[in-house]
Amino acid sequence: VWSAVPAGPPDPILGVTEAFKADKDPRKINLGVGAYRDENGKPYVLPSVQKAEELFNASKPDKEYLPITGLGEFTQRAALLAYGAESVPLNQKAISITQSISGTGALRIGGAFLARHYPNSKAIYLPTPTWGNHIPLFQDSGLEVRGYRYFDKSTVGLDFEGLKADLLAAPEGAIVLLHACAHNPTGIDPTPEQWATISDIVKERKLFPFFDMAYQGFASGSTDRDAHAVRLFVKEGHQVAVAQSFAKNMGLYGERVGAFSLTTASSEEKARVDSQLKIIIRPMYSNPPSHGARIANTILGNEALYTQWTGEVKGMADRIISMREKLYNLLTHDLKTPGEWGHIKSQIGMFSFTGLTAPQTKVLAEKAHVYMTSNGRISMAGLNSTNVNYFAESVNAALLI
Ligand code: PLP
Ligand code: TYF
Repeated sequence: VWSAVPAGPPDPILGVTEAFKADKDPRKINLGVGAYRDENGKPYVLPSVQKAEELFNASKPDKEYLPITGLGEFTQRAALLAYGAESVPLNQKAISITQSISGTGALRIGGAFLARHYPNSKAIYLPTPTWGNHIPLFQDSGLEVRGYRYFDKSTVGLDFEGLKADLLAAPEGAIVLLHACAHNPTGIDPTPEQWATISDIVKERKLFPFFDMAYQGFASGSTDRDAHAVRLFVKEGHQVAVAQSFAKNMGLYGERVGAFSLTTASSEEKARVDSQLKIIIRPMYSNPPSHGARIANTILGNEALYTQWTGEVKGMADRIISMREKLYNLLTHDLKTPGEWGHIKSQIGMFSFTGLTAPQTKVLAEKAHVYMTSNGRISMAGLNSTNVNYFAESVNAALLI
C-alpha cells in the first residue's frame, strides 16, 4: 500500500541532534536544539518543579481525564502570567483560553480556529526567517503562509524598514505572527518604540496579531518585561491571539504544557468562542495531559514557589547572558577572530544567529564535532565554562580556512 510514499527529509533542527548523538568524539558540542543545559551541560529540572511535584503528589491526585480545555485553574493562571493583572479583557472575563500540547499545540489550535472562524483573511504573515516549524504548521492548519521582512544580513539586526513596508503592504485584515520576545532564530527583538510603531501599523491595516510567546521570562529574566509586546497591544485596544509554552521557562519540555488564548469583546462572545475551541480540540486529541499542567498550576498558584521559580528563570537567563559575554570576549579580544561579533552580546534569548554560513557549519561539525543548524544559529544554552573556549577556537579555525 505504501509503495508510492516518498521518503521525506529529516527535521532541520531535530536532525542535528541525531548527527550529534552518532558522533563519538569526547569534545563534541550540540548547539542545535533550543533546550536549556546547566553549567555542566546537563538538562536542568528546576527545583521549583521538583517541589511542585512533591506537593501535589502528596495529595495522591487521580488519573481522571481533564476537561477538553484542560485544567481550568492552570489556564486562568497562565492568562494572568501573559496578560498581567491590569489587563482589561482579563478583568472583564473576556479571554477565551484553553490548555494545549505545549507551544506547538497552541499555535496549531490557533491556526485551526483562525482558518475556520476568522472572517477577514486566510493569509498569515510570518517573519523571515522564523521558527522553521511555523511554516508547515500554519499551512497544515489551512492558512495561506506569506512572509514579512525581519532580518537584515548586512547589519545582523532588525530590518525595521522592510518590516514596516511589508506590513503596510499586507492586505487589510491579514493575520500577522509576532514573536512576543526572544525571536527564534535571530535573537533580535523590536525595541519598545518599534513595538509601538508595529502596533500602529497593525491598527491602520486592520491586521490580526497572533503572538507566539515561547520564551516568557527567558529573554530578560523577567516574565513581566518579556510580556511587554502582548500587553502593549492589548492596552492599545487590539484583539489578540496568544500561544504560550512552558517548555523553556519552566523546563517542562517533554511534559507538553501550554495554552492558547484569544481576547474577545465580551464575556458573552467569549462563551461562544470557548464552545468552538472545544469543537476543534475534541476530534484532535479529546483533552490534554494532566501532569505537567498540575506542575505549572502549583508553581503559579503558590506564592513561595512562584518567587522561587522566577528566580530560577532569571538564573537560566543570566547564565546565557554570561555565555554571550564570554564568547564575545574570546572571539573579539583573545582570538581576534575576523569579523564583528557585537551581535552575540546584543541578541536576546536562547539563540544567537552567528552569521556563520552553511559551509562553515558543515566544517565545524566534520572537523570540530560542533553541531548547530545550517543557518548558523547556535543555542547559547549549550555553552558552558568548560566548552566555550573550545567552541570559540573552533569557530576561529573554521573562519581561517
Ligand atoms: N515557538 C517558537 C518560536 C519556538 O522556538 C518553540 C520551541 O522551540 C515553540 C514555539 C514551541 O515549542 P513547544 O511546543 O516545545 O512548546
Ligand atoms: O530548537 C528549536 O528551535 C525547537 C526545539 O517538540 C523543539 O525546534 C524541539 C522539539 C519540539 C519543539 C521544539
